[in-house]
Amino acid sequence: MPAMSDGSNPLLRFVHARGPATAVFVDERAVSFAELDDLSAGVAAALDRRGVARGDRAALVLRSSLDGVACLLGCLRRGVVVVPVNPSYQEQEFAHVLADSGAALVIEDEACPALRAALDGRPVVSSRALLAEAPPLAAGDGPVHDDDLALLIYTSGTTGRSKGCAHTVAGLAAGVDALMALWGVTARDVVINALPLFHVHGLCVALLGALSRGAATRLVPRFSPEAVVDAARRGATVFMSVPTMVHRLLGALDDDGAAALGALRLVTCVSAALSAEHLRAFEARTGLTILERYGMSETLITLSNPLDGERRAGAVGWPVPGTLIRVVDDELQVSSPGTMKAYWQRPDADAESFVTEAEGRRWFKTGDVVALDDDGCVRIVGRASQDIMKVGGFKLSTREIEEQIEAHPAVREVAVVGLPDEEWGERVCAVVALRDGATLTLAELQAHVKLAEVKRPRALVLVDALPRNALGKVLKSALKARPAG
Ligand code: MLC
Ligand code: AMP
Repeated sequence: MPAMSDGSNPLLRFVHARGPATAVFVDERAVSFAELDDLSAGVAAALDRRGVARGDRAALVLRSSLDGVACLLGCLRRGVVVVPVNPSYQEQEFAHVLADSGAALVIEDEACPALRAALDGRPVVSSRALLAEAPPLAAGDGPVHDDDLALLIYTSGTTGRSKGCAHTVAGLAAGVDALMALWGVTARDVVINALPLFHVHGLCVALLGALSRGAATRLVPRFSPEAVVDAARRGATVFMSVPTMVHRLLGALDDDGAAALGALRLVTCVSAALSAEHLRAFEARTGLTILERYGMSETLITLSNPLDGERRAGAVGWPVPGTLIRVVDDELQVSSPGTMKAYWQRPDADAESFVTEAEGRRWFKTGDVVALDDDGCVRIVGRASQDIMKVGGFKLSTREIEEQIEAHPAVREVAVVGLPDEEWGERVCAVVALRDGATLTLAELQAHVKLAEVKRPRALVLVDALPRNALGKVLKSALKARPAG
């Protein structure tokens, strides 16, 4: 594969070129592109010094912060593959991602006991320390090649353990660029980023998308309606949300807050269905119609309602330029430059998820059931599998939670199902059949599940036995319809 024309990552073009213009607002600070360029060059040099080289994986266990952004860009400059990791993980979740990715270095922003317990001898450094190592004249970029991996982002699947989605430099750049062009993002924009930096939405769209167009990002390290309104008042132009945020904003906005949000040029929403009711309520409150889009860790950004023209309630719009879609047996399939190269070291999962046509076009099977309006506008009907849930925009594998609950001595069998939840989209519910004479409370179950907080059961339903079909498969749809068994 040839190197990019100047051997550097195309997403960083503006980071190098915009000089004194503001790249990142965080708290009361305005950090220029030149400053960010220097900070990330320092990180790149520090990586070199530690022997972390192009193609190596660096796990970034970072909250939303300037240091985090600098570390991320430092990796991208040197072709070090970014593996973003949720800092709220517990030991088992960290251990899986670190071992599976083969991370050569772990970068953390604060010492986390669960992470330390999972290191298994891997070197770890704080983002602070890495930045402090920066020499006055730091290393340059690259060489970075089109087909090099840039990002290995883990996502939950139906089988329990999360899988790494391996994205190339060119794929990531193409995916991000197509959407930013569609939404007319320019250097005049300031994007409010209240999202975690360990998912596609906050990392690839809100952060890299903005920086790649020379726009500024206002980091809101912890979402709250007040913080978003404050960010809007300080001159932001775009806010990227998930439905839980919209729900909370609707519950909290006073007239001034609604006016501040109404002055934005664009509010987007993704990651789970935004109800038509919330879209209309937000419109009535702020005068803005939220633009809903659809994407996946595997495909990056796939479908979007239009910037100009009707933003259809309950629908996710049309393919972004360069993306092809088709519907096979009601399932959405995607072929796009932004689709990952492969699941990391999982040819079995690739074989299940990709269909390659005779002429070489690859289609990714999303697992999402869709319906098309007469004019091709896509509506997401749901997931084909009951083994995947979305809580607050986070994708969860019910198998991962079930495996932990099965290990509890009181449990004979368990099924985890997602129950509808107005705020979170879905709520984790454990349906359990107990062993003879055993007892179990929700609090005991929650204490037993050693996973990120968002995966802990919020409801426990005790049943005599799980409903199963003739083949022995648990009928989750029956449980969801009547979870009290
Ligand atoms: C979880 N919690 C619940 C609950 N589910 N509480 C009550 N009822 C439920 N049903 C609690 C947990 O116990 C935990 O508590 C906390 O909520 C979870 O942590 P959190 O998610 O950080 O909560 P919060 O700080 O309130 O933030 C809400 C949020 C956040 C909406 C801001 O969830 C968020 O940032 N979501 C975005 C996820 C995202 O980026 N998705 C995009 C995926 S990429 P405690 O004690 O810890 O507070 C994608 C593809 C694409 O979709 O194209 O972009
Ligand atoms: P993730 O892997 O976390 O990026 O989650 C991707 C999944 O989120 C998709 O396969 C969909 O099931 C869901 N999703 C993303 N955007 C939307 C949306 N706008 N409406 C409904 N579901 C969505």
